[in-house]
Amino acid sequence: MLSVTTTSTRDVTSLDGLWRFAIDSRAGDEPWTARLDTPLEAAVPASYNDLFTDPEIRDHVGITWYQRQVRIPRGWVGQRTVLRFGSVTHAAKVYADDRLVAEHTGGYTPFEADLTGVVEPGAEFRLTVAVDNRLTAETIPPGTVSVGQDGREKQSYLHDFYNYAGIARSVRLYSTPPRFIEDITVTTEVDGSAGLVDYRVDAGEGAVRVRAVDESGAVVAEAEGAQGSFRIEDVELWRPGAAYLYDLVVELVDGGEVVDAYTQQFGVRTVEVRGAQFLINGEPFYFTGFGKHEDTVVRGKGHDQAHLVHDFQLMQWCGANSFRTAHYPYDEEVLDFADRHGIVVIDETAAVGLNLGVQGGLTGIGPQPTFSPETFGDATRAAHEQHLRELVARDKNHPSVVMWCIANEPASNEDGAREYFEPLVKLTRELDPTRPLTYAAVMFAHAGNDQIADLFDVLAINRYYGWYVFTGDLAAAEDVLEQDLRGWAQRFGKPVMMTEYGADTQPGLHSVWDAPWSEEYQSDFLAMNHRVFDRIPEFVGEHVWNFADFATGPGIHRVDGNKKGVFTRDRKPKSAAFALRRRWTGLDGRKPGQ
Ligand code: E9O
Repeated sequence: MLSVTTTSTRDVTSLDGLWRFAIDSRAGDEPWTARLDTPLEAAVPASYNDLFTDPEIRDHVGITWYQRQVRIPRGWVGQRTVLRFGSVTHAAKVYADDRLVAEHTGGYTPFEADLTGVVEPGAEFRLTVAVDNRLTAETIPPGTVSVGQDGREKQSYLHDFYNYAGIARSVRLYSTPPRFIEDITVTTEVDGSAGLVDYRVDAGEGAVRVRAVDESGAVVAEAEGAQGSFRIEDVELWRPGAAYLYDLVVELVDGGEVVDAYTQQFGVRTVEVRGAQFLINGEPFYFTGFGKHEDTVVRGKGHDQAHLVHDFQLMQWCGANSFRTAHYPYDEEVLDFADRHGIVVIDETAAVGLNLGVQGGLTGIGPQPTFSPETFGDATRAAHEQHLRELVARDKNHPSVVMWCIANEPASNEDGAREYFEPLVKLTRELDPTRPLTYAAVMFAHAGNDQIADLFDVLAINRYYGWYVFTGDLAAAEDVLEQDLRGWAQRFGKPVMMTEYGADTQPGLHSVWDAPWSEEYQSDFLAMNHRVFDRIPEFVGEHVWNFADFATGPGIHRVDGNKKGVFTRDRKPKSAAFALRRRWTGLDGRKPGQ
């Protein structure tokens, strides 16, 4: 799926701004497409939950309505007109006046409505979006909606972040010619000092020609045909910390005339798992960085350019070379930014909470087997498959993305896990044969009982020894952690990385003892983990949980959210940020992995 951009044949207008907003005040399913009778306006992009003071809105379960007037630019006569949502969380129905023009389920991937012939250029229409925030066994991530004694719907879910909803990413209207370039796929290999580039263009009728242009504007290769390959001699590789991007200028031509044009950026780099090594461009790569969230005050999961820039600045200040898009695909601009700045990304699906063992007891769902027809069965897997298709379609061309993480903390230790995951792994490898696969293993799963790790390329492990278990006892934690990690490395002989380790920390709390929640404990906890990592030869990376404090649902373990951030929610450093900076920039001696 191509991202939205202007080209010599395409125009774009933004529909971001203030939209009329209301929670559903009607019984039944009838769409509220008449002018919304409401005093409220919601910002787009933003989650709606924290914008208003009314708890009925924040805790609403079900449909909310967004609406605005839109005029199709009058110059778009004879063009295709497409409406594109970066995401609507979790499901959307889109109406042009009274007509349903798009439906989509899945809160973190884009979707479109083709308005050609529905609304004419120059005409105005009322754009209404019904947003559904309900999570069920048939959504990714899953959840359960139950009806309380007061007759109100109640949402529970199995993941540890607030169920923000709304139109959290940009909405745009764009034009293409009637015959147009639908999709472009670029994959790369390296042959000595040359780059080998394979491309495929899906397009309407016409001839396809492509040229690769380097950062100085020089054309370095040309090719013809909808599918083909070319060499770039003396190629500049895309490297972690040293990004280099080429433009693939794609033209659909007919009788010498350019019918449609699109520029797809790409980087030349390779990714490979060999033995227990993770190689980028044939060189061992050691991940330093974080599991993150899209989460800021007031905006919730709303995308914001200032936060994007600032978060990357802080990550780079720490010496982070990478991050994981925990626990859902992030806004496309985040990946574009990572591409341009040489930051490595583990791209994760929204399949979080496929584990009744962790939270099921607390939510009243468990204890039950996680993977069964009654819990997470075929319907969940079908949603998971659809989500994987959309994720790979959206992100396949990003050089920054070096690995797909297809689930976070599934019950990989339980019966049924293999049956559930085997087809998903197969599908992902078909969709993208070029990138390694992983899943982030929960603490209940260990080398002795995990049922799926052999299907994957990298062992990504989430561990909290010294926090959820051996609380306050870092010496005992150090021993068990080492045994645990060595167990994975020995049984599977694959690269091992830590995708989560962290301790909740209240900034300003200090102690000379091993006191959980103190800033010193967070630093000591991380240092203990690092001693263990440095003793394990198969270790290829460390992602601290979490980059910053983030919002969660209410819980007795949560004080205004999850406080495992190395930065506060407003991005102030805790002591641990300085400790990480010393380790990851080499101030402590050598950099990890070197
Ligand atoms: C997922 C992440 O979204 N991993 C959790 C993180 C946390 O801080 C959460 O924010 O809680 C940790 C899961 C811990 C499982 C505990 C198992 C207890 C072991 C016996």
